[in-house]
Amino acid sequence: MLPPLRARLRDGSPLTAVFSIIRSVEVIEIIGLAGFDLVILDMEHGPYGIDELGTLILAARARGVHPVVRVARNEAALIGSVLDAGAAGILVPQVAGPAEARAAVAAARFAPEGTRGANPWVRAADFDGSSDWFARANAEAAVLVMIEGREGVENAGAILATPGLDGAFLGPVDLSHALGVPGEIDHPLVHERMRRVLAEARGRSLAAAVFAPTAEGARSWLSRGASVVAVGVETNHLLRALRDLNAAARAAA
Ligand code: 3PY
Ligand code: MG
Repeated sequence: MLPPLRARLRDGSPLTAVFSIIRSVEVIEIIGLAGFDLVILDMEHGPYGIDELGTLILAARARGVHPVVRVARNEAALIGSVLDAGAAGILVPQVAGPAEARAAVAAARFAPEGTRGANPWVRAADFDGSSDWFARANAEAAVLVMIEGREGVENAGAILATPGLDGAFLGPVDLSHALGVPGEIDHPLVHERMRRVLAEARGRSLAAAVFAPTAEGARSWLSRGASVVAVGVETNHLLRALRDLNAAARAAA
């Protein structure tokens, strides 16, 4: 059994994650076996539907890696279904202001903390029907919001003041586009905003997560105060590993 993700996010010790967009039980298992703390099943950019999510979430849990789902949009019904399927937490893209952050938290928590639709016979409740589960689910389901646009950065203080929010996740790729330096994720304009939001999150004892496509980038953000680093997308890691293997095999010939 995995310890609740919310508690791990709150204690501030460094966690590693990887995004997954290959719809495969084996790939999710391998990410767990590789020792990552979180796998982020990406419904924003990956071909996931709610129907296959359950199996992938089970694969993650079986291999000891927290399954977090990046929902495609900030929609209450979608957030509820993802959590019912057993996700340890949700990541909501493109949050620009406090009302959006409040909506995400409300969708993820049962009354009185929120407005999540209640059904205690789902996988997340071990199909048990027990009403004790509602309070436990409220205590355990993590909510992270992505700050990855100009407005989000401007409103970071108000967003992060949202009660029940577990942290901010910085998206440098979208942020670089928003700031007029598309794709330049290490541009000073991008870094300056990221540092500002990281400091804000850490100052409130919230998780401060950053996307970094490489290990070097991840290490550098950890040393600058990030508590979670999402190191790229598994498609690219697979491509690089196979390219290197192929090149090494040919070089030996
Ligand atoms: C971004 O950098 O914009 C992301 O969403 C990372 O996945
Ligand atoms: Mg993004």
